[in-house]
Amino acid sequence: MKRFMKNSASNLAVMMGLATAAALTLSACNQDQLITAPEANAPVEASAPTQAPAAAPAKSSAPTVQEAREFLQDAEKQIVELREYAARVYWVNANFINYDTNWLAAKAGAEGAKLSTTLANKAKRFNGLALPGDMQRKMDGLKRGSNFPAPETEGAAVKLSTLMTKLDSTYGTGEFAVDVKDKRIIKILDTDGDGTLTTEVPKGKIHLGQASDIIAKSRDPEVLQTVWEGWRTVSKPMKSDYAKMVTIVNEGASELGFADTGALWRSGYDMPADDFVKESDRLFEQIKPLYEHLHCNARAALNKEYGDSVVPLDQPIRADLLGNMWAQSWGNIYDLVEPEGAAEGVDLTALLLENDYDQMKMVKTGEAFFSSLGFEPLPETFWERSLITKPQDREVQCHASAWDLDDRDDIRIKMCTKINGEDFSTVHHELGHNYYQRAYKDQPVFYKDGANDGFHEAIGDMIALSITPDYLVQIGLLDPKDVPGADADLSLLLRQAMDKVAFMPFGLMVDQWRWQVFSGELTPATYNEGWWALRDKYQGVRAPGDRPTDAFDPGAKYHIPGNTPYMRYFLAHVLQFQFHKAACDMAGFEGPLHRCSIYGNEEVGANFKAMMEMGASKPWPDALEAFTGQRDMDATPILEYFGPLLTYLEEENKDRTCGW
Ligand code: X8Z
Ligand code: ZN
Repeated sequence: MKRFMKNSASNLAVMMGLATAAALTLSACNQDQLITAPEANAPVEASAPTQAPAAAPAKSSAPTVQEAREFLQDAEKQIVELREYAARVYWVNANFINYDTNWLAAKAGAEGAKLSTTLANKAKRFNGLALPGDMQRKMDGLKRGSNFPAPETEGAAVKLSTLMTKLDSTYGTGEFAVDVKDKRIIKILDTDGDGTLTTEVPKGKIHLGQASDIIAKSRDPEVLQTVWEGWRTVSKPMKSDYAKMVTIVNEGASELGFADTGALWRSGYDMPADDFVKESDRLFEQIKPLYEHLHCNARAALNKEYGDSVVPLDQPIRADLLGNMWAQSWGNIYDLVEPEGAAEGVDLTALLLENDYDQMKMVKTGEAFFSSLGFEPLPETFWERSLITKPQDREVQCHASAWDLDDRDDIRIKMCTKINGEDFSTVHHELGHNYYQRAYKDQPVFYKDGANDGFHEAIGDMIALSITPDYLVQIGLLDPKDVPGADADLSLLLRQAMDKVAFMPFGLMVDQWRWQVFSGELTPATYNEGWWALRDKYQGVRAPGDRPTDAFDPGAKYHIPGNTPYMRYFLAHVLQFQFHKAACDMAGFEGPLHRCSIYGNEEVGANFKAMMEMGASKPWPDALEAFTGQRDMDATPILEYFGPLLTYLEEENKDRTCGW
């Protein structure tokens, strides 16, 4: 089901991604939802284990099943109406961030928050009434309210929504000053090739897209540190608003019957909240040895590049050296870890550039992949209304997102796409959200969502795993004579692992941090050190220098000010490999898993679509089973996929001291 959500990029966006629920949401990758997804078959007590829901308001007579049915019908009507309106407001806000659109988004968000709270509280009246399974699922979803629930107190919804909108737009419009005369910066940002930055950096300030390019391409530790720290000046002012927001949503969560907002989030997975914690830990334990070897190997390579003073071999790695602003995926420093003498893999960025791909062609190519599986082409309106290149004349929320504006056919993406391999994957990721939204469009609004939020994030990623050398030949991007042989498997796997395996501890720690914030284990005074303690523990990375006492580094990552739960991406990294393996088995593929592409396989496409059409109508194990035959999430397929890489890494690391 859904809730009123804010989009990761905008506010109440209607993106997708609401995990279990999402009725009022709107964009994929978003944050707050309007109505929440059902607890599946778990009883209310299971979804709110730490606190019993408040007693139902006194009513003259006990409620009947018929009343419950009418209540759900009416709720659905109200949600449907508000969703489309809110989605359009959020879309405009994310595409034109300014005073007025922030005002509108805050207003729409408040309406969503109010509706979600009102419905959740009204639903309590039916506590204890035996309902048919489907009605119970919808009712449980409503009772979960929203991921960022407003309390009933007068004015609270407006206050909350205003804070959330402000945090989101602060991120979206963030920029910081750099030394525009620094040749090392000019070298990377001078896209006009005229040796100056005057057109690109008019006020001497750069935005996240430019800063990310520097982090990806520079190999100068001083430049990296300056830019890394510069981006984190944008998030400092968010701290007090963030703390205020936490207080409000915790009050809202408490009214819904949860110990805190973290407990509310953990309750969205068709299992008791405490079991979900164990489940995510279990999945991480499965891949931890692989991650630790990857870390050890990357640190050794960075040590070779930068020396002992910058990369000591017994310390966590400096987060600014890993090629990504958040050190969440490391593919951009692949050149530093490339195995000596190994046959080369494929440089997708180079292929796109050599073949004159522009942003439009990247998206069309993504669409063609889905079409090859039997999905209908994207509607004309997708092409008319999507945003796929960064506009120069206004502020937009550049963090990529996918939207469903009318819960029918008005699907779109919004991306400041760059022509490189990373964004080619992201295009598939976003389209996955759109195809999922369209697949479940005939479900009732309560179920217009992913089976769980990890599913929503995994669909497009699973497709992108099929971007193999053979597939690139099929679409004319790679010359058949350049297809790397089996001796290049190691390179292909290492490049992939630098993105996918490196991501997993980051995917896990972001919400570990929020859980600690919501529970009060971390306070505003310890927000930042708590963040770095988790970065150290899970990722083995550290800040390049001491952090200022007023730093709020979590706010420099979109999903924190964008108020989008993050555990979904961790789950998606598990699920996409599980889907990929099931798909390749279905296709009868016999080679190594990383060489399998399901491009053109309509049988696999039909089965995948059948799972997608279920939306959130059933507990996620049912959806998983429908496609893979399994009812548990399982990281074994990741280990199979990267099996030969682990053998290589064990050998490479055998004389090294790993760990931090
Ligand atoms: O936010 C996203 C998507 C939109 S749902 C672009 N991702 C996470 C991130 O960028 O941090 C995809 C991978 C992880
Ligand atoms: Zn996404």
